[in-house]
Amino acid sequence: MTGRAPLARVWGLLASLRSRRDLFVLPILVSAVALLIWNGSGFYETFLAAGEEFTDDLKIASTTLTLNVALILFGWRYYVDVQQEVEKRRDSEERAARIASTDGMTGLLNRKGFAEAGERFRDLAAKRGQDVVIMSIRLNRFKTVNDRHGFDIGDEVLRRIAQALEASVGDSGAVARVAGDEFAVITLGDGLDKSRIDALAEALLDIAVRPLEVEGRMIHVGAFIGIASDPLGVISARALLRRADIAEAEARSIRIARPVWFDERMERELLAHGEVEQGIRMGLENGQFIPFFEPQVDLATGEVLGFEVLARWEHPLTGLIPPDRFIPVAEENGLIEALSEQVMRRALSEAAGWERRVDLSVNISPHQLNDSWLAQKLVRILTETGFPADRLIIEITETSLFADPDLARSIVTSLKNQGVRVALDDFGTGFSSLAHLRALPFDVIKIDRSFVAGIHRDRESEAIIRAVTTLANAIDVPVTVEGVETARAHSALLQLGCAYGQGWFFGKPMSADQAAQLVRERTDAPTESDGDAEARRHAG
Ligand code: G
Ligand code: G
Ligand code: MN
Repeated sequence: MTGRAPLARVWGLLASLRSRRDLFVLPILVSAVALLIWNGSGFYETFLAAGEEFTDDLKIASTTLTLNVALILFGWRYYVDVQQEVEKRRDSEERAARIASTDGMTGLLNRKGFAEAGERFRDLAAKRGQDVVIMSIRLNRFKTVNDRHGFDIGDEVLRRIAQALEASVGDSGAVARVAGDEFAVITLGDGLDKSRIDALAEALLDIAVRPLEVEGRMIHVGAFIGIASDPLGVISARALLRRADIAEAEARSIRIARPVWFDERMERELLAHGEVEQGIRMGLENGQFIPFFEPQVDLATGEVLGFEVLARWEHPLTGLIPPDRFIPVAEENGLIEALSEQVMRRALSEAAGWERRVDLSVNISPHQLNDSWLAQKLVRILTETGFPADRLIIEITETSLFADPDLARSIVTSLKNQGVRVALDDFGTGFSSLAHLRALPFDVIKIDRSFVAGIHRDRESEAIIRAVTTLANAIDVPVTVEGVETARAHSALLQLGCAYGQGWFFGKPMSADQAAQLVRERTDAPTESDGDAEARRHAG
């Protein structure tokens, strides 16, 4: 490498000289003119000396002079040609650079052009003692414009918005289209005084919110804006745009119709999210997801009829982690299937060995109900663990039914054909509608714990529990109430005609060993409260 370096350098120098022919022509031309002066005076002297005669000296001098003039003409011509060539090349290079850094459709900068502008603005900011500010603007519902009105109108909408953004930002900044329906603005801010930037962002938001008339149709899109600034002048335009994107995503996720400034918390949350996802993958490999069991009882007798299976993450460093920390992440990343399967498999094989056969209720998330193989997978787990199908209850929420009701129905039907029962979970929250009760042949309706929590506080909770229970009893579907925490709630629910219940009053979620122990105790030595139930069972 060291041997080649000087040679390569010389070669490079020669190549660069070749491409700069224009640099040589001028000195040669100047020398030729100097030569002409010299030759001219030589000729003049020879001419005087020659008198009338055409001497050999005069012949030589005149030939030299002619050649000299020819050389100058030739050199000049060459100089003009080279000059033109250079200009043409510079033009086409400039055009190529412009094309490479602009977005063909809107004429705004593209991502590359935006990065270049970023560097320029950073220098400018340093010079003026200001800070670089980047805004990320993403149109809302732009896809539906394309779907509904066609791409031509969609393109026109983008062009109009682009023009308006550019006009609004003016010379004090640069606007780019960085993706299909995403724009970015770079400008300079005044440090802690954010009022000017806020006003600009509001104006830009206004542009996107205003209805547009394109080819006689009124089109309404809207947008979300995230802003990030770099007071220390240390963040690259690319990194700053990413921060603005994060802020924009936050605005979009909570649907804020105002510009949102990036802050470190958003970054931390994003990081934590990523870490949880990584952790779940590792945890799945190492079998760290285990079932806990929450007793479900007959409200009248207190008999433990079964358990709801609730996932826990047995983390080697932090100990037991509750599901609200990882179930939502697992659902987002498609890890929920594997996770639920791991938990369910363990729960069923544990419970298959318990002294008394009890029901197990497992939660099925909306994602799982989009899997057309779900029924087959569950049946396989039943077979492999030896847990009887008629002891399994799957809990599904109403939201599961929205995405693909037909698929959900076919999964549920084939499971029911195997003897598996189906519960409607969290009833009363979300979009509760009586239509859902008819949509599928549910075996149990679970009333959400928020109603039980309010049973003594507000009349509505009690009224809702009463109404749902009456209705369920009328169609012959038992009701399970969740979140029974006190004896008082227990007796109120009994009065209202609820059949089953679960909650801290009857037992908190417990490990497999504790659940097995509870089943054994209740089987061997019935306590006073469930003595009646035991007596009835033994009699029956
Ligand atoms: O234990 P709590 O334990 O915090 O449970 C919170 C929620 O997490 C429950 O409402 C339930 O829907 C969900 N959940 C718990 N375990 C599982 C599981 O194994 N699979 C699925 N899909 N959801 C679960
Ligand atoms: O699947 P579902 O959303 O119904 O999950 C039940 C959740 O309720 C679990 O997170 C469980 O830990 C929690 N839970 C169970 N019993 C009680 C209770 O008595 N009080 C309260 N506050 N939460 C409970
Ligand atoms: Mn549940």
